[in-house]
Amino acid sequence: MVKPPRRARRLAPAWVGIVSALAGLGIGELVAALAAPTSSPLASTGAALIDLAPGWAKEVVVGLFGTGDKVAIITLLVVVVIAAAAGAGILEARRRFTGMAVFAALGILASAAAVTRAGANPMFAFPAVIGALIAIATLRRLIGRLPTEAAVVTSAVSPARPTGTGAPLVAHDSPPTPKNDRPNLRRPVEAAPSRRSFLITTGVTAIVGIAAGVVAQASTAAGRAAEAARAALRLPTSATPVAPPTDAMSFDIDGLSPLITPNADFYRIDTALIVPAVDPTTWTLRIHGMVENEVTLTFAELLALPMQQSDTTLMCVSNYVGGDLISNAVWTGYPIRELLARAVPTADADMVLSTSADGWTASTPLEALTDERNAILAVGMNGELLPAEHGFPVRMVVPGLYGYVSATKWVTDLQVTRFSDATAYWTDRGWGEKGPIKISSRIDVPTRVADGAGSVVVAGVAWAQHTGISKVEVQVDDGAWAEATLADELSIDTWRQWMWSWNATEGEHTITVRATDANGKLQIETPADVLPDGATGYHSVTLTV
Ligand SMILES: Nc1nc2c(c(=O)[nH]1)N[C@H]1C(S)=C(S)[C@@H](COP(=O)(O)O)O[C@H]1N2
Ligand SMILES: [Mo]
Repeated sequence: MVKPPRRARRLAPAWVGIVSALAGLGIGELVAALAAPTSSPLASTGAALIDLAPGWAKEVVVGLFGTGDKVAIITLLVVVVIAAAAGAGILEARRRFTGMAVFAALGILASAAAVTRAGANPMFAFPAVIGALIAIATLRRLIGRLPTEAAVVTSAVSPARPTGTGAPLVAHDSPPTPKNDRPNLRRPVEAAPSRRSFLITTGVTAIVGIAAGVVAQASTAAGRAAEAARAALRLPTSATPVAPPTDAMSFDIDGLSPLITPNADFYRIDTALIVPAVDPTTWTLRIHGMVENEVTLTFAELLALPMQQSDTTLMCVSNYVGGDLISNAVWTGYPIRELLARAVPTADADMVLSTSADGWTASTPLEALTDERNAILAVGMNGELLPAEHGFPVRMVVPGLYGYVSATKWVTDLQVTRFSDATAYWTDRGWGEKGPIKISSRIDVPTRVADGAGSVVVAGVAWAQHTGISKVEVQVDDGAWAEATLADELSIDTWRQWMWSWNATEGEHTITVRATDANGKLQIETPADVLPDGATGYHSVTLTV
């Protein structure tokens, strides 16, 4: 028998731990996918982490990964589990039950996360429990099958008897080792499995685990049912369509954000690791709390109401100066104002707490939902039914407020209440109670280099939702502010494109932009962080001509 390289022998127990974890994880995920996708051990642990994380951590993750934050969190979790599993393998090879205890602890954590998710029941612990049991059983079995050399070498100084005609594994002058120093070597050395059979067994186990995970990912049953239900529905034609954008509302400039963001490019921010699969045929919206009449609405009843359209630019409070957590769509829906009028809020109510199918909440000032603005219960986005990740079947869209206090996706419940009586998901985590969007502007082009001196087009977008933009100015280095040309306004609730022709000179320059709203109020110059209620400061771009 050939002596495996020292590193490989050391790594064998760690590899066994990893393989066991893959088997447990994959099968746990598969059980969840077939039973209830929201009971996924990985996703519910990730979701619990998101909920437990302090506010600044959200900011860091969104800042680093933007809309890829979910992939980042799941990847991080898998890396942590794999690292813990490697440790479990090493522990188990040294001392029975220690590695098993690590897997048991992981299973308990994941079960706890699954059963405490919104809409969960105690059965949601099942996938994590099954996964942990499989990981434990696999670990126990494979540790017992470590190839001889590996098992021997894990106990640092143990010499092994030469097997067959092979060379001695250690120098003859090594001190003799008592037999009981090899706790995991259950069979006589001569009968121990070969490296080859060890590699095959562990390799097959790893592949089974990964395959189960892939199948789980592809077959989230409820997700597909909701997708089918969505495909069978059509967006009702709007009773009062808004005028389509005219040519004068957009500049034809490469790199400038389009006036209307295609659904596929629309920014996405939420705490849902798994997109909630809401069946429109059983969806209801309940309006209750401080109201005279409780109102319940089905999806069919909602679609039968005269739909309206709303051109509204949605924005995330986590958008830093110059960031891209902002997009614009034409939404179709029914005014929330009308539904609240049916419910009749009592005089002392001042807030509506909206809740989503997955238990997320937002607190919106009652006034923003009852005044003249186009706050709607949206079912359509850019002429399509809402995409699943943007809230299918129904979400809220409220002009002028950041998403975290207004734009509840997968909404199922509106409780009329008071700010002094109830709080919402992000306000509980240190974000501002009120979230009016701040006047802002952004430079889209040029980005870093402008080729050649002479005329360079500078362009971007500016927004002050529900007030409108009246002026955008551009400054080069410390020069005077120059007024940019504004494209026509689509609505006061949407962003507005601007452009400015710059007679560029060679060298490094900084271009800065600022906007003024329709009330004549200038954008705030002093930089402020996104926490607690939105960033301020002028966006600037430094480039070389
Ligand atoms: N159910 C639910 N709705 C939600 C959120 C969420 O986490 N869960 N996030 C809100 C936030 S912070 C923002 S900025 C907007 C983003 O909407 P979008 O993903 O459609 O762009 O949705 C809001 N609605
Ligand atoms: Mo947000």
